Amino acid sequence: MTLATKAVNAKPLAGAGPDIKGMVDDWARFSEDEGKLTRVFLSPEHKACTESVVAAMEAAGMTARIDAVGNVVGRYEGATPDAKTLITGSHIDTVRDAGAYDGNLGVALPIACIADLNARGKRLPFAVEIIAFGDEEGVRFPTTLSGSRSIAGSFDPAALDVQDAEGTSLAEALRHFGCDPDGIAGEARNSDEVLAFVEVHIEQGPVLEAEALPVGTVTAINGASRFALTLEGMAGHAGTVPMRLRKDALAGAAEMILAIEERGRTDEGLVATVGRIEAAPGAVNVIPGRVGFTLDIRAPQDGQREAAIADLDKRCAEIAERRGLTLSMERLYDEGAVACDAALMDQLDAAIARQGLRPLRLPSGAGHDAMALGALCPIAMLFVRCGGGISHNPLESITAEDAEAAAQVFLDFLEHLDPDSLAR
Ligand code: HGY
Ligand code: MN
Ligand code: MN
Repeated sequence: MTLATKAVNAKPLAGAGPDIKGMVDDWARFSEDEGKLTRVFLSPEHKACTESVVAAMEAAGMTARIDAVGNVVGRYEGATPDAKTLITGSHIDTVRDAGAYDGNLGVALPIACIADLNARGKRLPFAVEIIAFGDEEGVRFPTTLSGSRSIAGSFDPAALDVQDAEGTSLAEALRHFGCDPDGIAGEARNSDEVLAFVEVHIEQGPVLEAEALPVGTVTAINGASRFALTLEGMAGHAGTVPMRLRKDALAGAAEMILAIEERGRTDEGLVATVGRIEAAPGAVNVIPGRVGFTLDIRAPQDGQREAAIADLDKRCAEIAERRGLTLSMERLYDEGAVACDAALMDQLDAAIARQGLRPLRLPSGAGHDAMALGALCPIAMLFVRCGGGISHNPLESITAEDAEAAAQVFLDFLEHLDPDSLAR
């Protein structure tokens, strides 16, 4: 077979897996930590990564810009100037000591799809925007989804005043990054001009691996709430204060954490996590007088999650009362469960089947930018298998073969998507 016929007959994106995986692996070098990946919102590492994303988008034939809230917005025009827009993308910020593919794969993979369309000189009956959101993990500031909420028009300007651990406000950090917080409201998309938001993301769970499938269609995204709990007791001498007279904030926190774990085990699908704890003053011979810890609680049904929160509110108050501690429980974040659009799920399943794969539907226990975009337009997600279902861990992994298979499914989805089938 001559190269020419090979080129004519080659399946789109054949052999693209290593390049897609390689793009994400390359972005992993933008980290605040030597030897591990930590890239928080509006950091120098985030800035460096946005520059690399812009370059990749432009090389793929897109225009690209940094918007008022630090998102990278790449655009590939449709066949006609009045065409609506399909938005895709994911986040490029990470948790601490993260895996490389959470979020980032959902930016690199669509870029490869657009590059293929562009190489063929093909335009779709809609424009495609790929957005690299900067704040999905919510690691730096006690708020999150700033980027996707801005696009959806649900960004709360009060969030501009929240501060990071160094006391830098979100507004100051945006200005330092080169953004204009006053322009955020203007980033909101007009829902009449947006067809849908479809996000490609690693599964971060074990189902696709157990089913021996490279991709799956997401049905819904669990709702999530985050809290900061603060316990005030009485610092004291570890050697002189009898146990019965103590107001030990850390022992109180420990009892609450076990109560949280026990409550999380009671409902099918409910999960409750204490991810961070600080005890003060933090000396080996001082009874901790003050403890702060976080609570992350999620469920497929919002009522289930709120019932668990109400139970824990009561339980923790009872523990604090009995131990002579004062407790404050501040709700930092709330996103209700979001269902994926039925027509979009069918179109993803059809693309999966056309690519010779078995369609499978599965829920998302993890939160995503798609939750915020659900306020703007119909949403859907394509999950990609990750090794051992491991995520939020440097052991997170994907294969180039799965990246290629997922890209071929996503490109097939784009090329067969009929905008009128999504008419709302
Ligand atoms: O917490 C989450 O589910 C997401 O990774 N931010
Ligand atoms: Mn994550
Ligand atoms: Mn993610």
